[in-house]
Amino acid sequence: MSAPLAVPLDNRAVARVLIEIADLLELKGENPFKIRAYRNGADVVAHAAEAASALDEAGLRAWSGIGKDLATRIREIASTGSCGVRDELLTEFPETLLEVLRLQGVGPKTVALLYKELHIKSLEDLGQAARAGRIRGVKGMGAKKEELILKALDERQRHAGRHLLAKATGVADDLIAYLTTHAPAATIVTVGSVRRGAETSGDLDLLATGADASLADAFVAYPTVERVLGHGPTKASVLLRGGYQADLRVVQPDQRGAALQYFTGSKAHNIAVRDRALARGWKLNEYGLFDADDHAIAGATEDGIYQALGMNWIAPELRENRGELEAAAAGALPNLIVAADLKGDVHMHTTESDGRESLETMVAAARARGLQYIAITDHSQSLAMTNGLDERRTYEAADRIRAYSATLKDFTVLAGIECDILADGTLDLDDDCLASLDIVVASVHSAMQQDEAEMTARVIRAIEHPAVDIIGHLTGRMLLRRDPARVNVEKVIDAAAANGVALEINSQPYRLDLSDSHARLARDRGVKIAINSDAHEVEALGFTRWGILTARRAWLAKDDVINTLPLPAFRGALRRHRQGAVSSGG
Ligand code: DGT
Ligand code: CA
Ligand code: CA
Ligand code: ZN
Repeated sequence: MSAPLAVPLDNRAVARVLIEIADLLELKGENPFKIRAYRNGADVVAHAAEAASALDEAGLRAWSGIGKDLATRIREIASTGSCGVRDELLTEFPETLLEVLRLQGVGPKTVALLYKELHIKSLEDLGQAARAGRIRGVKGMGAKKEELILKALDERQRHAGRHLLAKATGVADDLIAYLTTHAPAATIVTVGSVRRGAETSGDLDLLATGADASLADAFVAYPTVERVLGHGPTKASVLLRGGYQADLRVVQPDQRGAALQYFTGSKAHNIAVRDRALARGWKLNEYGLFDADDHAIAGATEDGIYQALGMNWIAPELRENRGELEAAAAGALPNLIVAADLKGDVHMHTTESDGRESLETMVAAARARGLQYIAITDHSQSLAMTNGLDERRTYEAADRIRAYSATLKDFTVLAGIECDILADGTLDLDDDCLASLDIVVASVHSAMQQDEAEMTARVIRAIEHPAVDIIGHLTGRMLLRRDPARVNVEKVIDAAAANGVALEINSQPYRLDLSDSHARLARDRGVKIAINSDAHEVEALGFTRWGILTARRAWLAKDDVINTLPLPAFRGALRRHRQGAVSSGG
C-alpha cells in the first residue's frame, strides 16, 4: 500500500489509474466483466461533477456503476495515487508493457502472446523483434501483423511526445491553478508553443514571477508528477502522467518581459529578434535587452523590448518568423480576430444525425455563449452510420428548424446540411433539395485514399456546384493520428476564390483544418474563412476557441471571417446569394 499523497488525485487522474488496471487485467486474460467494470468506473469518475477524493465509500457508491469493490479502489487511488490491485499486477507485468498496449492496433492478446513467446517487454523490444522478422514466426502472428506493428511504431515515433493544443492547455491550466493555491501572490503564465496557440506542443513551459523557491518545491510535488527531471530554486522540470513534460521558470519582476519573450519563442522568431538587437550593437537574452555597456534598455515588459527594437508588440500567435517582424517594424501587423468577434457558428450536428443533443438544446447553449445565429448542418445520407439525412428528411428537418427559429426573439437558426462530397465530386443530395436550404457545408468523409489529382478534382467539382457555400474540414487530417488527404490546397483555394465559396477552419481540437498556413494562403488569395465548431454536443461549441487561435496564427482579421458578420450581411456573403449563384428557394 502506497503512502498518502499531500494533495489527493483529481478525477481524471483517478480514471487514468482505473484504465491502467483494466489494461493490465486484459493482459492477464481476466474475466471480461471485471475489466468492463473498471473501464466503466473510469468513465463515471472522469465525468463526475464531484471530486472522488471528497467522497466516502457510500458517496461513491451512489454513482451509477460503482460497486463496493470499485468504491474501495477509488478511495485508495484518490488518496495514495495507486492501489493494491494495481501494485500487484505490476509485479506480474512490467509497466513498460502498458506502452506496448497503447500502440494503435495492437490488442492485449497480441501483447500477452508476444510477452510470453518473445519476452517483449517494451516498445523497444517490439521494434527490434519486428525489424528482425521474429514476430512473423510466432504462431498466430504472420508477416502482415508484423508489418502493421512496424507501421504503428513508425507513426508513434513521428508523433512521439506531442500533444494536442486543447489537451495541453487543460493540463497547463490545472497545473497553474494548483500552483496559484501555493503562491497566491505570484503571476504564473503558460509560455512556449502553447502560448503561441500551436496546434500541437512538445512540452509545457510555465513562467512565474513574484514567487520564491517554495514554488518550485510545490511544482515537483504536484500529484500527477511521475518523475522529477530537475529541481532548483528558480527552475524545475517534471514528467507528468499522460506523457507531459513540464518546465517551470521563476524570474524577477524586472526581467519578466524578457523571460516571457524568450520562453514564448518560437526559436526562429527569437533568433530574428536577437539579430535586430545585435544589429544595433545590443544584446538580448532571457534577462533583458542590454546595450554595449551592459546597461539594461528594456526587460520588464515584452512591449518595451519590441518598442526598443523599433517594432510594435507582436501577438504570440504570430511569432513564427513568417514576416511578423517586418510587419511590426512597418506598423502593418494585422488587427487579429478575437473570440468575441464571432456572431454565428454554422456547422454543428443534432440527434437528427450523429449529434448528442436536440435542436432546442443546441440553440439554448449557443445563445448562452452570446452567438446571434447558428446553422444546423446534420450529415447527409451516404454517411449511413451517422443516420445521415436523405432528401425527404432534409426537407422535413429544414421545416422544423425554420418553424422553431420563427419562435425565437433575437436569434436565428439556419437550416443547413453538411453534405457529403461523393468520391466523384458530385453531392450526396439532389440540386433542388440543396438549393432549398439556407446554407450548405460540403465535406469529404470517404475515399480519403484518392491520389492528389483525383482528390483535388473532386473537391473543385463540389466547389463549382452552385449550392455549396462552405467547404468543411478540407484535408480531413486528424492531428497526431491521420495524415491529411492528398489534395492540392493551393488549387482548391484558387477555385474557392473564383467561385466565392468560403473555406472552413474546423475547430475540433484534433482537426484544426484548414491549418494556420493554409488559412493564411486562402486569405491572401481573397477567400473568406468560416470558423466553425462542428459541435456534436453543447460543450463542443466552445471549440471555436481553438479555431480562433488557428485563425490568429493565420493572420486573420475580423473581416476575413464571414461568421463575424451580423446575420443579414452573413446571408448576403454566402455564395448562394452572390451574383450569378442560384437563389435559395427558402
Ligand atoms: P514545443 O515544446 O516543441 O512545442 O515548442 P516550444 O516552442 O515550446 O519550444 P521549447 O519548449 O523547446 O522552448 C520554449 C521556448 O524557449 C522556445 O519557443 C524558444 C525558447 N528557446 C528554447 N531554446 C532556445 C534556443 O536555443 N534559442 C533561442 N533563441 N530560444 C530558445
Ligand atoms: Ca514547449
Ligand atoms: Ca520546454
Ligand atoms: Zn464532417
